[in-house]
Amino acid sequence: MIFPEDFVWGAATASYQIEGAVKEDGRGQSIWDTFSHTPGNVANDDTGDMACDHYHRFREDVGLMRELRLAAYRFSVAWPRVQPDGAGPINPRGLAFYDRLVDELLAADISPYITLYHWDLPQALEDRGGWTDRDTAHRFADYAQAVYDRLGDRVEHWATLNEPWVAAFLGYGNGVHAPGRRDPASALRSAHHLLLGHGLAARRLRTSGARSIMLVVNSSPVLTPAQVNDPWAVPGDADAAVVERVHALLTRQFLDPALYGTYPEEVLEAAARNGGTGHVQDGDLALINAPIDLVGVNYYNPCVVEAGPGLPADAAWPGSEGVRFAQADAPTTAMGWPIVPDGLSRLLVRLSRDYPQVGLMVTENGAAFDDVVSDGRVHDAERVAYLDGHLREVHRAIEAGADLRGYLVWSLLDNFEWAEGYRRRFGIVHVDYATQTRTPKDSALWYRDVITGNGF
Ligand code: IFM
Repeated sequence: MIFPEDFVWGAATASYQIEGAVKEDGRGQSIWDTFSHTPGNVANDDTGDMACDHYHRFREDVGLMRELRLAAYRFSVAWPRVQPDGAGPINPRGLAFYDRLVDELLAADISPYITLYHWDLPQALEDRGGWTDRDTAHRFADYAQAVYDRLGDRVEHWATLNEPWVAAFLGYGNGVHAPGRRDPASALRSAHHLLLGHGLAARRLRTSGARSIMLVVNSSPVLTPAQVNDPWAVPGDADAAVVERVHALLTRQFLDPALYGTYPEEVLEAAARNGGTGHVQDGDLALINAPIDLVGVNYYNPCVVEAGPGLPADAAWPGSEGVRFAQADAPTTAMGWPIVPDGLSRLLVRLSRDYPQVGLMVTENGAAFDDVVSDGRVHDAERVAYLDGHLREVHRAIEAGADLRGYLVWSLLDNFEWAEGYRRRFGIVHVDYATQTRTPKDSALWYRDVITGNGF
Protein backbone atom coordinates (compact mmCIF):
# COMPACT_ATOMS: atom_id res chain seq x y z
CA MET A 1 0.00 0.00 0.00
CA ILE A 2 2.18 2.80 -1.32
CA PHE A 3 1.17 6.46 -1.31
CA PRO A 4 1.71 8.96 -4.15
CA GLU A 5 5.31 10.09 -4.52
CA ASP A 6 4.70 13.66 -3.38
CA PHE A 7 2.41 12.69 -0.48
CA VAL A 8 3.27 14.82 2.58
CA TRP A 9 3.78 13.09 5.93
CA GLY A 10 3.84 15.09 9.13
CA ALA A 11 2.46 15.93 12.55
CA ALA A 12 0.49 18.79 14.05
CA THR A 13 0.32 20.77 17.30
CA ALA A 14 -1.14 24.11 18.44
CA SER A 15 0.35 27.03 20.33
CA TYR A 16 -1.63 27.05 23.59
CA GLN A 17 -1.49 23.28 23.83
CA ILE A 18 2.31 23.01 23.83
CA GLU A 19 4.16 26.31 24.20
CA GLY A 20 3.83 27.33 27.85
CA ALA A 21 5.80 30.56 28.55
CA VAL A 22 2.52 32.44 28.78
CA LYS A 23 4.05 35.50 30.37
CA GLU A 24 7.29 35.65 28.41
CA ASP A 25 8.65 38.12 25.91
CA GLY A 26 5.63 40.39 26.01
CA ARG A 27 2.93 37.80 25.26
CA GLY A 28 -0.54 39.15 26.00
CA GLN A 29 -3.36 37.22 27.66
CA SER A 30 -5.54 34.89 25.61
CA ILE A 31 -9.09 33.71 26.24
CA TRP A 32 -7.65 30.30 27.08
CA ASP A 33 -5.50 31.78 29.87
CA THR A 34 -8.61 33.37 31.36
CA PHE A 35 -10.77 30.31 30.85
CA SER A 36 -8.31 27.74 32.19
CA HIS A 37 -7.58 29.88 35.24
CA THR A 38 -11.26 29.98 36.11
CA PRO A 39 -11.83 27.04 38.48
CA GLY A 40 -14.08 24.30 37.17
CA ASN A 41 -13.60 24.91 33.46
CA VAL A 42 -10.80 22.42 32.81
CA ALA A 43 -10.33 18.92 34.25
CA ASN A 44 -8.08 19.05 37.29
CA ASP A 45 -7.97 22.85 36.82
CA ASP A 46 -5.03 22.36 34.46
CA THR A 47 -3.76 25.37 32.53
CA GLY A 48 -1.42 25.92 29.58
CA ASP A 49 1.04 27.92 31.73
CA MET A 50 3.80 25.35 31.26
CA ALA A 51 2.29 22.78 28.85
CA CYS A 52 5.19 21.05 27.03
CA ASP A 53 7.49 24.05 27.53
CA HIS A 54 7.96 23.95 23.78
CA TYR A 55 8.76 27.68 23.79
CA HIS A 56 12.10 26.79 25.37
CA ARG A 57 12.50 23.27 24.01
CA PHE A 58 11.58 23.75 20.37
CA ARG A 59 15.06 22.80 19.17
CA GLU A 60 14.82 19.44 20.96
CA ASP A 61 11.32 18.98 19.53
CA VAL A 62 12.45 19.71 15.98
CA GLY A 63 15.25 17.19 16.56
CA LEU A 64 12.60 14.59 17.42
CA MET A 65 10.66 15.44 14.28
CA ARG A 66 13.79 14.93 12.23
CA GLU A 67 14.42 11.55 13.84
CA LEU A 68 10.85 10.57 12.99
CA ARG A 69 11.50 11.70 9.39
CA LEU A 70 8.59 14.12 9.30
CA ALA A 71 8.42 16.14 6.10
CA ALA A 72 5.91 18.64 7.47
CA TYR A 73 5.12 20.19 10.81
CA ARG A 74 1.85 22.03 11.33
CA PHE A 75 1.89 24.47 14.25
CA SER A 76 -0.12 27.53 15.15
CA VAL A 77 0.98 31.05 15.90
CA ALA A 78 -0.31 32.53 19.16
CA TRP A 79 -1.99 35.81 18.23
CA PRO A 80 -1.38 37.31 21.72
CA ARG A 81 2.35 36.64 21.39
CA VAL A 82 2.46 38.61 18.15
CA GLN A 83 -0.06 41.30 19.00
CA PRO A 84 -0.67 41.28 22.76
CA ASP A 85 -3.95 43.25 22.59
CA GLY A 86 -5.14 41.82 19.28
CA ALA A 87 -4.91 45.27 17.71
CA GLY A 88 -2.27 47.93 17.53
CA PRO A 89 1.44 47.40 18.07
CA ILE A 90 3.15 44.21 16.96
CA ASN A 91 5.43 42.55 19.51
CA PRO A 92 8.71 41.79 17.71
CA ARG A 93 9.87 39.40 20.47
CA GLY A 94 6.79 37.26 19.92
CA LEU A 95 7.35 37.08 16.19
CA ALA A 96 11.02 36.31 16.80
CA PHE A 97 10.08 33.00 18.44
CA TYR A 98 8.32 31.80 15.28
CA ASP A 99 11.20 33.11 13.22
CA ARG A 100 13.59 30.87 15.16
CA LEU A 101 11.22 27.92 14.93
CA VAL A 102 10.81 28.28 11.15
CA ASP A 103 14.57 28.49 10.65
CA GLU A 104 15.12 25.42 12.81
CA LEU A 105 12.51 23.48 10.82
CA LEU A 106 13.94 24.50 7.47
CA ALA A 107 17.44 23.54 8.61
CA ALA A 108 16.02 20.09 9.44
CA ASP A 109 14.36 19.90 6.01
CA ILE A 110 10.86 20.03 7.49
CA SER A 111 8.20 22.21 5.81
CA PRO A 112 6.41 24.55 8.20
CA TYR A 113 2.60 24.59 7.87
CA ILE A 114 1.39 27.62 9.80
CA THR A 115 -2.10 27.92 11.26
CA LEU A 116 -2.87 31.52 12.15
CA TYR A 117 -5.74 30.89 14.56
CA HIS A 118 -6.04 27.82 16.76
CA TRP A 119 -8.38 29.33 19.36
CA ASP A 120 -6.12 31.57 21.48
CA LEU A 121 -7.90 34.87 20.86
CA PRO A 122 -6.35 37.87 22.65
CA GLN A 123 -8.44 38.51 25.77
CA ALA A 124 -8.51 42.25 24.94
CA LEU A 125 -10.53 41.45 21.82
CA GLU A 126 -12.88 39.18 23.75
CA ASP A 127 -13.47 42.09 26.14
CA ARG A 128 -14.75 44.01 23.11
CA GLY A 129 -17.08 41.22 22.01
CA GLY A 130 -14.71 38.57 20.69
CA TRP A 131 -15.90 36.77 17.58
CA THR A 132 -19.43 38.09 18.04
CA ASP A 133 -18.00 41.48 17.05
CA ARG A 134 -17.49 42.00 13.33
CA ASP A 135 -14.39 44.09 13.96
CA THR A 136 -12.52 40.98 15.19
CA ALA A 137 -12.52 39.68 11.60
CA HIS A 138 -10.69 42.83 10.46
CA ARG A 139 -8.25 42.62 13.36
CA PHE A 140 -7.54 39.01 12.39
CA ALA A 141 -6.67 40.04 8.83
CA ASP A 142 -4.22 42.68 10.15
CA TYR A 143 -2.57 40.15 12.44
CA ALA A 144 -2.33 37.62 9.58
CA GLN A 145 -0.60 40.26 7.49
CA ALA A 146 1.94 40.95 10.26
CA VAL A 147 2.82 37.27 10.55
CA TYR A 148 3.08 36.89 6.78
CA ASP A 149 5.31 39.97 6.52
CA ARG A 150 7.79 38.36 8.90
CA LEU A 151 7.68 34.71 7.79
CA GLY A 152 6.28 34.74 4.25
CA ASP A 153 9.75 34.70 2.70
CA ARG A 154 10.28 31.20 4.11
CA VAL A 155 6.86 29.68 4.73
CA GLU A 156 4.86 28.35 1.82
CA HIS A 157 1.84 26.78 3.54
CA TRP A 158 -0.68 28.94 5.39
CA ALA A 159 -3.92 27.99 7.12
CA THR A 160 -6.19 30.77 8.33
CA LEU A 161 -8.43 29.10 10.94
CA ASN A 162 -8.44 25.79 12.73
CA GLU A 163 -11.90 24.27 13.25
CA PRO A 164 -14.11 27.36 13.22
CA TRP A 165 -17.06 25.12 14.19
CA VAL A 166 -15.40 24.35 17.51
CA ALA A 167 -14.32 27.94 18.11
CA ALA A 168 -17.86 29.21 17.52
CA PHE A 169 -20.12 26.49 18.86
CA LEU A 170 -18.12 25.18 21.83
CA GLY A 171 -16.72 28.63 22.63
CA TYR A 172 -19.93 30.67 22.32
CA GLY A 173 -22.65 27.97 22.08
CA ASN A 174 -22.33 25.42 24.87
CA GLY A 175 -19.43 27.14 26.65
CA VAL A 176 -17.27 24.04 27.04
CA HIS A 177 -14.37 25.96 25.47
CA ALA A 178 -13.10 29.51 25.94
CA PRO A 179 -14.54 32.08 26.21
CA GLY A 180 -17.24 29.94 27.78
CA ARG A 181 -20.30 31.80 26.53
CA ARG A 182 -23.59 29.98 26.17
CA ASP A 183 -25.81 31.61 23.58
CA PRO A 184 -26.86 30.10 20.24
CA ALA A 185 -27.21 33.49 18.53
CA SER A 186 -23.68 34.48 19.57
CA ALA A 187 -22.35 31.16 18.29
CA LEU A 188 -23.91 31.67 14.85
CA ARG A 189 -22.67 35.29 14.67
CA SER A 190 -19.20 34.13 15.69
CA ALA A 191 -19.17 31.45 13.01
CA HIS A 192 -19.92 34.11 10.40
CA HIS A 193 -17.27 36.51 11.69
CA LEU A 194 -14.71 33.70 11.80
CA LEU A 195 -15.50 33.02 8.14
CA LEU A 196 -15.25 36.71 7.34
CA GLY A 197 -11.86 36.80 9.08
CA HIS A 198 -10.82 33.79 7.00
CA GLY A 199 -11.83 35.49 3.75
CA LEU A 200 -10.18 38.80 4.60
CA ALA A 201 -6.97 37.11 5.77
CA ALA A 202 -6.85 34.74 2.78
CA ARG A 203 -7.08 37.73 0.42
CA ARG A 204 -4.29 39.56 2.24
CA LEU A 205 -2.08 36.45 2.21
CA ARG A 206 -2.71 35.89 -1.49
CA THR A 207 -2.01 39.51 -2.42
CA SER A 208 1.20 39.34 -0.42
CA GLY A 209 2.34 36.29 -2.39
CA ALA A 210 1.32 33.22 -0.35
CA ARG A 211 1.52 30.11 -2.55
CA SER A 212 -0.69 27.74 -0.58
CA ILE A 213 -3.69 28.82 1.50
CA MET A 214 -5.90 26.48 3.46
CA LEU A 215 -8.97 26.49 5.70
CA VAL A 216 -8.96 23.71 8.29
CA VAL A 217 -12.28 22.25 9.41
CA ASN A 218 -13.31 19.57 11.84
CA SER A 219 -15.46 17.38 9.69
CA SER A 220 -17.13 14.03 10.10
CA PRO A 221 -19.39 11.92 7.98
CA VAL A 222 -22.85 12.20 9.50
CA LEU A 223 -24.31 8.72 9.79
CA THR A 224 -27.30 6.96 11.28
CA PRO A 225 -26.48 4.27 13.85
CA ALA A 226 -27.14 1.58 11.21
CA GLN A 227 -24.81 3.24 8.71
CA VAL A 228 -21.85 3.13 11.12
CA ASN A 229 -21.32 -0.56 10.53
CA ASP A 230 -23.10 -0.89 7.21
CA PRO A 231 -22.21 1.73 4.59
CA TRP A 232 -25.02 0.40 2.41
CA ALA A 233 -27.77 0.85 5.01
CA VAL A 234 -30.44 3.14 3.59
CA PRO A 235 -31.98 5.47 6.18
CA GLY A 236 -35.69 6.24 6.21
CA ASP A 237 -36.84 9.70 5.12
CA ALA A 238 -36.89 11.24 8.61
CA ASP A 239 -33.39 10.00 9.46
CA ALA A 240 -32.04 11.00 6.04
CA ALA A 241 -33.35 14.53 6.52
CA VAL A 242 -31.64 14.99 9.90
CA VAL A 243 -28.41 13.50 8.52
CA GLU A 244 -28.28 16.13 5.78
CA ARG A 245 -29.28 18.92 8.18
CA VAL A 246 -26.48 18.07 10.61
CA HIS A 247 -24.00 17.76 7.72
CA ALA A 248 -25.02 21.29 6.69
CA LEU A 249 -24.54 22.61 10.25
CA LEU A 250 -21.17 20.92 10.74
CA THR A 251 -19.41 21.05 7.39
CA ARG A 252 -21.35 22.95 4.74
CA GLN A 253 -21.77 25.92 7.10
CA PHE A 254 -18.05 26.60 6.55
CA LEU A 255 -17.13 25.06 3.23
CA ASP A 256 -20.08 26.31 1.16
CA PRO A 257 -19.40 30.00 1.97
CA ALA A 258 -15.63 29.55 1.61
CA LEU A 259 -15.79 27.64 -1.67
CA TYR A 260 -19.09 28.71 -3.26
CA GLY A 261 -19.98 31.98 -1.52
CA THR A 262 -23.33 30.66 -0.28
CA TYR A 263 -24.84 29.54 3.02
CA PRO A 264 -26.88 26.34 3.21
CA GLU A 265 -30.59 26.95 3.83
CA GLU A 266 -30.33 25.00 7.10
CA VAL A 267 -27.82 27.52 8.50
CA LEU A 268 -29.90 30.53 7.48
CA GLU A 269 -32.96 28.92 9.07
CA ALA A 270 -31.03 28.26 12.29
CA ALA A 271 -29.89 31.90 12.35
CA ALA A 272 -33.41 33.13 11.61
CA ARG A 273 -34.64 31.29 14.70
CA ASN A 274 -31.70 32.50 16.84
CA GLY A 275 -31.26 36.26 16.67
CA GLY A 276 -31.69 36.65 12.91
CA THR A 277 -29.33 36.95 9.96
CA GLY A 278 -28.56 40.67 10.32
CA HIS A 279 -24.87 39.96 10.91
CA VAL A 280 -24.54 38.67 7.32
CA GLN A 281 -23.98 41.92 5.43
CA ASP A 282 -24.16 42.47 1.68
CA GLY A 283 -20.87 41.48 0.10
CA ASP A 284 -19.71 39.30 3.00
CA LEU A 285 -20.17 36.03 1.17
CA ALA A 286 -18.16 37.29 -1.80
CA LEU A 287 -15.36 38.24 0.58
CA ILE A 288 -15.49 34.86 2.32
CA ASN A 289 -15.34 33.11 -1.05
CA ALA A 290 -11.64 34.01 -1.41
CA PRO A 291 -9.60 31.65 -3.58
CA ILE A 292 -7.89 28.97 -1.52
CA ASP A 293 -5.85 25.94 -2.49
CA LEU A 294 -6.60 23.33 0.12
CA VAL A 295 -9.13 22.27 2.70
CA GLY A 296 -7.58 20.75 5.79
CA VAL A 297 -9.70 17.96 7.27
CA ASN A 298 -9.47 17.07 10.94
CA TYR A 299 -11.14 13.70 11.43
CA TYR A 300 -11.52 11.69 14.62
CA ASN A 301 -14.91 9.97 14.53
CA PRO A 302 -18.25 10.04 12.73
CA CYS A 303 -21.19 12.11 13.92
CA VAL A 304 -24.08 9.74 14.58
CA VAL A 305 -27.66 11.04 14.51
CA GLU A 306 -31.22 9.95 14.02
CA ALA A 307 -34.59 11.64 14.01
CA GLY A 308 -35.77 12.60 17.50
CA PRO A 309 -39.17 14.17 17.01
CA GLY A 310 -39.87 16.93 19.53
CA LEU A 311 -36.32 17.16 20.87
CA PRO A 312 -35.01 20.70 21.46
CA ALA A 313 -31.78 21.85 19.78
CA ASP A 314 -28.52 20.82 21.44
CA ALA A 315 -26.68 23.84 22.90
CA ALA A 316 -23.72 23.29 20.55
CA TRP A 317 -25.96 22.79 17.56
CA PRO A 318 -28.42 25.63 16.96
CA GLY A 319 -30.73 24.34 14.23
CA SER A 320 -30.68 20.76 15.53
CA GLU A 321 -34.28 20.64 16.77
CA GLY A 322 -35.66 17.13 16.29
CA VAL A 323 -32.19 15.53 16.13
CA ARG A 324 -31.06 12.79 18.51
CA PHE A 325 -27.27 12.59 18.81
CA ALA A 326 -26.65 8.87 19.16
CA GLN A 327 -23.84 6.52 20.13
CA ALA A 328 -22.00 4.50 17.53
CA ASP A 329 -21.72 0.77 18.06
CA ALA A 330 -17.91 0.77 17.96
CA PRO A 331 -14.93 0.58 20.33
CA THR A 332 -13.87 3.92 21.77
CA THR A 333 -10.72 5.89 22.62
CA ALA A 334 -9.96 7.39 26.04
CA MET A 335 -12.03 10.40 24.96
CA GLY A 336 -15.02 8.05 24.54
CA TRP A 337 -14.92 8.74 20.80
CA PRO A 338 -15.94 5.83 18.56
CA ILE A 339 -13.23 4.35 16.37
CA VAL A 340 -14.59 4.12 12.84
CA PRO A 341 -11.69 4.21 10.38
CA ASP A 342 -13.78 3.95 7.22
CA GLY A 343 -15.59 7.11 8.31
CA LEU A 344 -12.48 8.87 7.05
CA SER A 345 -12.64 7.49 3.51
CA ARG A 346 -16.38 8.10 3.35
CA LEU A 347 -15.79 11.70 4.41
CA LEU A 348 -12.87 12.36 2.06
CA VAL A 349 -14.69 10.93 -0.94
CA ARG A 350 -17.75 13.06 -0.25
CA LEU A 351 -15.72 16.24 0.28
CA SER A 352 -13.75 15.68 -2.88
CA ARG A 353 -16.99 15.27 -4.83
CA ASP A 354 -18.72 18.27 -3.23
CA TYR A 355 -15.69 20.58 -3.47
CA PRO A 356 -13.66 19.42 -6.49
CA GLN A 357 -12.05 22.84 -6.88
CA VAL A 358 -9.66 22.30 -3.93
CA GLY A 359 -7.16 19.69 -2.83
CA LEU A 360 -7.57 18.00 0.55
CA MET A 361 -5.14 17.29 3.32
CA VAL A 362 -5.77 15.34 6.52
CA THR A 363 -4.47 18.01 8.90
CA GLU A 364 -5.34 16.08 12.09
CA ASN A 365 -6.10 12.47 12.89
CA GLY A 366 -5.16 10.54 15.98
CA ALA A 367 -6.39 9.20 19.28
CA ALA A 368 -6.02 9.51 23.05
CA PHE A 369 -5.29 6.38 25.07
CA ASP A 370 -4.16 5.85 28.66
CA ASP A 371 -0.47 5.40 27.91
CA VAL A 372 2.10 4.27 30.45
CA VAL A 373 5.88 4.46 30.27
CA SER A 374 7.63 1.27 31.28
CA ASP A 375 11.38 0.77 30.98
CA GLY A 376 11.63 3.84 28.79
CA ARG A 377 9.06 2.59 26.27
CA VAL A 378 5.39 3.23 25.64
CA HIS A 379 3.67 0.26 24.05
CA ASP A 380 0.67 2.05 22.60
CA ALA A 381 -0.60 -0.78 20.43
CA GLU A 382 -4.10 0.71 20.34
CA ARG A 383 -2.80 3.95 18.81
CA VAL A 384 -0.78 2.03 16.24
CA ALA A 385 -3.94 0.12 15.31
CA TYR A 386 -5.93 3.37 15.13
CA LEU A 387 -3.40 5.08 12.86
CA ASP A 388 -2.90 1.98 10.73
CA GLY A 389 -6.64 1.64 10.20
CA HIS A 390 -7.10 5.29 9.31
CA LEU A 391 -4.13 5.45 6.96
CA ARG A 392 -5.51 2.50 5.03
CA GLU A 393 -8.70 4.50 4.58
CA VAL A 394 -6.72 7.53 3.40
CA HIS A 395 -5.16 5.28 0.78
CA ARG A 396 -8.57 3.95 -0.14
CA ALA A 397 -9.88 7.50 -0.64
CA ILE A 398 -6.95 8.31 -2.92
CA GLU A 399 -7.71 5.21 -4.97
CA ALA A 400 -11.32 6.33 -5.18
CA GLY A 401 -10.15 9.58 -6.74
CA ALA A 402 -9.83 12.02 -3.82
CA ASP A 403 -7.15 14.66 -4.41
CA LEU A 404 -5.40 14.07 -1.12
CA ARG A 405 -2.08 15.77 -0.60
CA GLY A 406 -0.91 14.61 2.80
CA TYR A 407 -1.55 13.32 6.31
CA LEU A 408 -0.60 14.99 9.61
CA VAL A 409 -0.96 13.00 12.78
CA TRP A 410 -2.47 14.65 15.87
CA SER A 411 -0.34 15.07 17.72
CA LEU A 412 3.43 15.19 17.82
CA LEU A 413 3.42 15.52 21.62
CA ASP A 414 1.05 14.77 24.46
CA ASN A 415 -0.34 18.18 25.30
CA PHE A 416 -3.02 20.35 26.93
CA GLU A 417 -6.23 18.82 25.62
CA TRP A 418 -8.45 21.88 26.23
CA ALA A 419 -11.29 21.19 28.69
CA GLU A 420 -9.79 17.74 29.33
CA GLY A 421 -6.47 19.21 30.49
CA TYR A 422 -3.46 16.89 30.56
CA ARG A 423 -5.35 13.72 31.40
CA ARG A 424 -5.86 12.88 27.71
CA ARG A 425 -2.75 11.95 25.76
CA PHE A 426 -2.89 12.27 21.96
CA GLY A 427 0.87 12.36 21.30
CA ILE A 428 2.98 9.89 19.40
CA VAL A 429 5.66 11.20 21.74
CA HIS A 430 4.98 10.88 25.47
CA VAL A 431 5.60 13.92 27.66
CA ASP A 432 6.34 13.58 31.37
CA TYR A 433 5.01 16.95 32.52
CA ALA A 434 7.01 16.92 35.78
CA THR A 435 10.38 16.55 34.06
CA GLN A 436 9.47 17.50 30.47
CA THR A 437 11.08 14.26 29.31
CA ARG A 438 10.00 13.23 25.81
CA THR A 439 9.68 9.50 25.03
CA PRO A 440 8.72 8.44 21.50
CA LYS A 441 5.92 5.89 21.81
CA ASP A 442 5.81 2.72 19.72
CA SER A 443 3.39 4.59 17.43
CA ALA A 444 6.10 7.19 16.68
CA LEU A 445 8.56 4.49 15.67
CA TRP A 446 5.90 2.74 13.61
CA TYR A 447 4.96 6.06 11.94
CA ARG A 448 8.63 6.71 11.13
CA ASP A 449 8.74 3.36 9.32
CA VAL A 450 5.54 4.14 7.39
CA ILE A 451 7.03 7.48 6.33
CA THR A 452 10.32 5.86 5.33
CA GLY A 453 8.51 3.34 3.15
CA ASN A 454 5.91 5.90 1.93
CA GLY A 455 3.28 3.39 2.99
CA PHE A 456 3.01 -0.08 4.38
O1 IFM B 1 -6.54 18.75 20.54
C1 IFM B 1 -7.50 19.01 19.57
C2 IFM B 1 -7.00 20.03 18.57
O2 IFM B 1 -6.61 21.21 19.20
C3 IFM B 1 -8.07 20.36 17.57
N1 IFM B 1 -8.63 19.17 16.99
C4 IFM B 1 -9.00 18.09 17.85
C5 IFM B 1 -7.86 17.76 18.82
C6 IFM B 1 -8.27 16.61 19.75
O3 IFM B 1 -9.38 16.96 20.49
